[in-house]
Amino acid sequence: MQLAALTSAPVSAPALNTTRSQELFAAAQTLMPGGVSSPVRAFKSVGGNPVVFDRVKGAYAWDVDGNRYIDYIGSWGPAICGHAHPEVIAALHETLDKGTSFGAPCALENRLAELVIEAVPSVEMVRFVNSGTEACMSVLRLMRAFTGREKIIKFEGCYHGHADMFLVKAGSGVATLGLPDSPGVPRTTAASTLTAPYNDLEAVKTLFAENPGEIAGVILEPVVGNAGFIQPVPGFLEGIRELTKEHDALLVFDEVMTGFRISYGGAQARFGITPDLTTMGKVIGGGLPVGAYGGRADIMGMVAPAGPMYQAGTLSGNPLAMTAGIKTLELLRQPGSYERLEAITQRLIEGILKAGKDAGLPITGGSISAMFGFFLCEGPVQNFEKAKAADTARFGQLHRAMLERGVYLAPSAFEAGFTSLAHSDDDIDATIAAFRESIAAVA
Ligand code: KE4
Repeated sequence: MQLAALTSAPVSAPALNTTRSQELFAAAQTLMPGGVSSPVRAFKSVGGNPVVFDRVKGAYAWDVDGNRYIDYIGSWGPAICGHAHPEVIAALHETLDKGTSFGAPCALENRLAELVIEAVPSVEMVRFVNSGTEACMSVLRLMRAFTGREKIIKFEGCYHGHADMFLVKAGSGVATLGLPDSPGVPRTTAASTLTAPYNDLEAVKTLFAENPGEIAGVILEPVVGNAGFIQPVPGFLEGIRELTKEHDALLVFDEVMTGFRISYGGAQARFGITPDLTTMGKVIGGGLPVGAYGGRADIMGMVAPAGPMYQAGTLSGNPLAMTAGIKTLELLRQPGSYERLEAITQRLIEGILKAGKDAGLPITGGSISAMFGFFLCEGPVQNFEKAKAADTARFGQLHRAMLERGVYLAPSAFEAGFTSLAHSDDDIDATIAAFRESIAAVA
């Protein structure tokens, strides 16, 4: 059912035909744990079964039953130029004719490294890996190798991938499934991961005071997207930068989600903070598996084979992923890209918040560039505790109502939303209209 036909539809949208999706998902559950390759995709916290995608293009996704959705996940960030951008696809075809993986140096790695280093001044050298998780676990090893210290500080609700040492009060799917931590993580590992509430500088000062000379560094999402969308309060990022310097600890910005999304230079450019190390992923792979970590040359010089800290990967820097990343960044750095992303996302969240307030719904939220989110509670939400107090049950109902109206939101209250250069003004208007209808439908 085309969304356009729905925007003036009565409050109760016609039931979505998901016959084929349900058949495929039922089979998937006999083959793969939970029927998915990543937990959040299973719709556990929003109820109902997920729809199975058949294809994506621009701002849209189609499921195997032919339903079209305006997609605000964009493969969890990579599709910032729109899904299957013709220039990305053409570049991939060209590279594909030369092979899929070399396992040897290739010029495309140089090119993507140049683009990343040129865009993010704090990154003087970069290493490519295959996921954000790999980037974060590698950067943690590097922090420990460089400082000779073992403990790290992370923030409640922040998610840095699924490596053991980060699954302590983590966000994203861990929070979605209500798994405060994960079985299988050794107590000794978790003991080296100290946590503090996001936006709470005093708590971080206390941790440094209680662990003198033992903290290798602080890793954080400079804008949180894995506890829902939570922005840093004024002075928070600056305060963390000062504290890490004061204690000879490193500051790591996990920009896997914010990199090239909050601005072309990432959140660090937007907020004017220079971290020592940065992790990236998603956008720099343009939809293919890539992660990266980078930063000060004196620190990166420790990474093998230049230095003693070991990290490796069969498919790291593979030509296809490099190609998709290069073309994506070349598209993004064209004039006007971020102004467009900022404008449509601001209009979207303002429309969503107004629709909620007009209906008397407790709602709060915001956006920065092409990232947005809202919570069903009175604001502001400045940390994970507050995020958890929001009405997640009603969020689940709204999620399903929006799906029935052809809008695909993240299937968890503990995720952020993503727009792209492909989202049109009509898409934004249709989404706001669908949200207004959905509120009435679940009232
Ligand atoms: P991946 O290993 O999923 O590529 O990246 C891990 C990661 C690290 N750091 C941040 C800030 C991240 O947001 C992520 C991954 N984000 C989630 C979405 N919240 C990926 C979606 C999923 O887990 O399926």
